[in-house]
Amino acid sequence: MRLRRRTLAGLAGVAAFHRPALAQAPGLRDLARIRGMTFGTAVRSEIMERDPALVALTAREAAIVVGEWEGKWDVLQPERGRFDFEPLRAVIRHAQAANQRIRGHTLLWHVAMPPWLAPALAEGPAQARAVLETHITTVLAETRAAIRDWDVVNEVIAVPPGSDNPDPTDGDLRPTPWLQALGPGYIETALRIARQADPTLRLTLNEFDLYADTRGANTKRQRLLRVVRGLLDRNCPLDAIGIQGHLQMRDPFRPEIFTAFVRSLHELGLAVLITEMDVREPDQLAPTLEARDAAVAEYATRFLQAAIDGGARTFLTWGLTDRDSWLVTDPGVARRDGQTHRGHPYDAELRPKALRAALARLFS
Ligand code: 9MR
Repeated sequence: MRLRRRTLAGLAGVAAFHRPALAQAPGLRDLARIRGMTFGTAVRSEIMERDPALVALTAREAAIVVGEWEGKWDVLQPERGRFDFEPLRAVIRHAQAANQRIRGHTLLWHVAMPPWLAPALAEGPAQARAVLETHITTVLAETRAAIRDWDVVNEVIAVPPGSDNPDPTDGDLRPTPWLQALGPGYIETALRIARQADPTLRLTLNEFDLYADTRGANTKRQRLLRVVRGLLDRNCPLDAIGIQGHLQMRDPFRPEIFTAFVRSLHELGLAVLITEMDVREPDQLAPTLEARDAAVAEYATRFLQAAIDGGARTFLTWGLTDRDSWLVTDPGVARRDGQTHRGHPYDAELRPKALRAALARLFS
């Protein structure tokens, strides 16, 4: 009975998705591939399990996916020494069924830490290193066949003073339990452990707030370049920089600044990926949905074109639709005026918006 209901829901969902215009048009994954680019999205396994329409949409549009929560510490190692790979395996299953590549996110972050972790890190540097090594080697042994690119470290660059994010500091590295436990060498330690555990894995450092023409973003770009140059000078393995791309339309954007930044990363011999793009609309909204969607598409297009001009070739959005996004559920970023941000290529009913058309144009 349960199976039958799911099947019917699935057919309805697939039918709704296969509207004639879109059904005939090539998916973003195919358009991007023709240009030598890769388009993809974050997915959430629990939604994929219950929403065949989203599964079909994701299969059609994305060449690469990343689990939005399934690869984080609190999920993978909820208790010390007990690993749970089931949610991540669900991401992998869906991706493999759709012939998609998979990114891993993330082997080290100061958020989504299980409750036991901070006390364990505080046991001293030797214990902290052992905990990190056990996690990375166990996870990479499990995902080796399926995931060839991991965000080894996430959001390690310090947030400049004056920013609206917590913990502003003058150092280059963000103060976290990892920094506290292991000192400034912890990024290098994590990267070296990952390289040793899986020598051909692409090792990525993933970071946010790097795009805008603001004092904060400018400081952060400089900090990131300093940290990355330091790692490379010490022959630390590092292959790619992930620029998250959580765009905020209230922030001024100058393409030439961002293009130059992406170029300078390429000049260091690193790949550059846009890993988590979505768009927050400004406080003052345009009067119609159409005008709002056009403005979102225009802002994102300027960002993406600047990334392309700097040599970036891989682009992931943080979800395909407005429906289940953290832009709706996270109280820190959700709108307070009763509206929801329309910052994804598809709306909450899985209808394509101007941003989807803009992506297709960028990839054509
Ligand atoms: O979108 C993610 C949200 O569903 C999770 O609750 C949260 C904590 O795990 O992480 C969000 O994703 C973040 C990503 O992992 C790193 N960059 C910022 C993203 C948005 O907060």
